[in-house]
Amino acid sequence: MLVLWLCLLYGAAADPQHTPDHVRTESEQLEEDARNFLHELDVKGSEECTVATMTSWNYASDITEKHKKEKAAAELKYAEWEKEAWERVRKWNGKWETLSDPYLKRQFKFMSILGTAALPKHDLEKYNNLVTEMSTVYSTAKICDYKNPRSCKLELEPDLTKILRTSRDYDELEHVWKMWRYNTGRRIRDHYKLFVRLANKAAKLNGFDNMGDMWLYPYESDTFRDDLAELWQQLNPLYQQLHAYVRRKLRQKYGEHYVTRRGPIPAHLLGNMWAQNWGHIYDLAIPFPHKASLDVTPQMVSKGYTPRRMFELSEEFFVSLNLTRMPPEFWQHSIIEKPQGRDLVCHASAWDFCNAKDFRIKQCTEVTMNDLITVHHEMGHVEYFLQYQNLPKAFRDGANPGFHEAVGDVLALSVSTPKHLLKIGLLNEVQDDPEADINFLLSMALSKITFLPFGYLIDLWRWDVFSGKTLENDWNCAWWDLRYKLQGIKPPVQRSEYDFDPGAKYHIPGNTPYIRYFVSFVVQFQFHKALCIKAGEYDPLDPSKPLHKCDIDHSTEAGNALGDMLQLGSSKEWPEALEILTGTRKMDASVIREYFKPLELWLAKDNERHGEFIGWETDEILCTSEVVKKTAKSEEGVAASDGVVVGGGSAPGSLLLIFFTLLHFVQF
Ligand code: BJ2
Ligand code: ZN
Repeated sequence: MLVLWLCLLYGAAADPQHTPDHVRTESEQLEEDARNFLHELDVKGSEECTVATMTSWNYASDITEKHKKEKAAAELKYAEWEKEAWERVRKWNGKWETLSDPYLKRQFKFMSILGTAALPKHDLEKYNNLVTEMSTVYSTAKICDYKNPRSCKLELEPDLTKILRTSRDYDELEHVWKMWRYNTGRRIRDHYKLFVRLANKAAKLNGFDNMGDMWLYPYESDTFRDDLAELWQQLNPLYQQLHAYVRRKLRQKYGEHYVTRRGPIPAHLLGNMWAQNWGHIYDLAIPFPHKASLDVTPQMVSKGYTPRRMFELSEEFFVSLNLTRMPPEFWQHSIIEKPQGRDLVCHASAWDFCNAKDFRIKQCTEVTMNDLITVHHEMGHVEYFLQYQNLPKAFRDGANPGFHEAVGDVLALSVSTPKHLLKIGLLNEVQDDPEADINFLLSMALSKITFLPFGYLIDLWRWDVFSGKTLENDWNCAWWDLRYKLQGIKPPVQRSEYDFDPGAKYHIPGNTPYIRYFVSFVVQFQFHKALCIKAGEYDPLDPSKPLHKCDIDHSTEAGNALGDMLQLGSSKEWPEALEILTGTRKMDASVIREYFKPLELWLAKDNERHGEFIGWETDEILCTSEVVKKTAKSEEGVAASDGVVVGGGSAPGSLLLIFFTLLHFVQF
């Protein structure tokens, strides 16, 4: 009898056709229960998400105490729901792993990570309030005018951004650079200390070592950090050539006293508050000034462009690829111009309200070419939202966060080509010769190549902060170490540990991971290449069709291929999504190198011709953890960084050190 029973069992396992009825029904039943269960959570989760997102939007678009309270309450309520859902998911442990449908299994996998909602309520409340507070300090900061010190209403957008973009006055730029950090980073430092502790507590509750590790979870890779390091190694030689070239151009402009031959570049001279994108010094760096400039900002202004027109132009590009139009709600509720008379978070962002109909952008758009690119960037997010809107909530995300960042940028690679700018009337003619080509590639490199070390270092810094490898007392100097080593830049004035310069960049107070942008800047060129092949605009064997001249405008083949990938959301691991579009499963820096090849060759020659030193060195101390003497001037007008370093080990030095430390605390 026993033998017969075993034989039956063996037969059932070996031959699914002869599975006993009750076994099959059980697994089918489990599958069905799982599907229903997930659906129920999905519907409720989406509704809860809509409410929470709405209060966030209300606050970010109109910073008031009332909105702050509503947001805080909604965040707690949403976290309660997340925890409840997670606890119900947990009851499926041991069962969901046996499901045969990978689509269901993957939802369970994602829903098994609770996130910060794992914190006890009082910690979570504190954590949320800290992030809100830090973002608010950042978003409401104002500084005094350099030329008119009694006017203290300058805001990052548009005032400071414009000064960085247009001023060539070394001292004015230094003032703005310093004061922005004085009024943001410094005021955020103490908050950030508490924030890091709570973030790590949350990460540990989720089974991670620290928050840096938890942030890498969506990349589903054990070799991710090493892969990124390797990508950077491949790209660094190109960056160094560009750096040496730009340093020479800045030396010509500002003189050797300010921009030395072999030193790092002063960070405030690069056209951008964080030196992350050097596009705005194109006029200083243009290789062939007698040939057309590719910055079409003047044409946009003279043609009467408005933010609305910039958004419509971007939408038309998506539609030309057979991608989806923005829904009417988008146009009704988006904020595309800076509203007057209220504080708001001006930093551009794209919003998915989790209800498959409300999608918005908030951007204090200025009529510049740079903002036109940002419009495309944000529209890319919304297009992704639209493409995956019918997936379950767990999959309504990018294949990885870098993919989400890359969509709009890929389109912008086409929009920025001279050929396309001519098509839309922003250029009058296209000069098709090697010099014009180099002018174009340099303009692209100033925003794409210069960003790479910046995009990489922000989270290199945060990972070490979260892991505790960088101690609190070294936070700012560790930051400058990375800025120096990777970007080859230096602060215009010495920094100290009273400063907190990472806090002067939106994503630090805003708590947005940043490595996604580095990933995006690599994969967007891979996407571009694949789409250009589909559009018949790129042929590696045809020198008349190089990658950098490709414009995928109106190619439904390209658009459909992109759309297919976007529709997957995060339902498949990203290497698979990448493979479907590009034929490869790996991030690959060689495509950027290929795109910029003619420029790289030209830069190497030009630098050699001028005997430029490639790389940088300095004996200056860029940042000190020792105490910094404050000037006697009033705190509001003058940054403490005007001070000098004192101390250094000797007894009188140490006494001075204590004295100035005390002075510091008295003043703050
Ligand atoms: C201008 C852009 C972000 C973005 C905003 C703020 C933080 C997240 C979102 C998300 C999108 C999503 C930005 C652009 C290139 C480099 C970087 C920078 N703003 N975010 N909701 N950029 O990525 O759009 O909109 O994934 O849902 O910060 O440093 O300027
Ligand atoms: Zn983005």
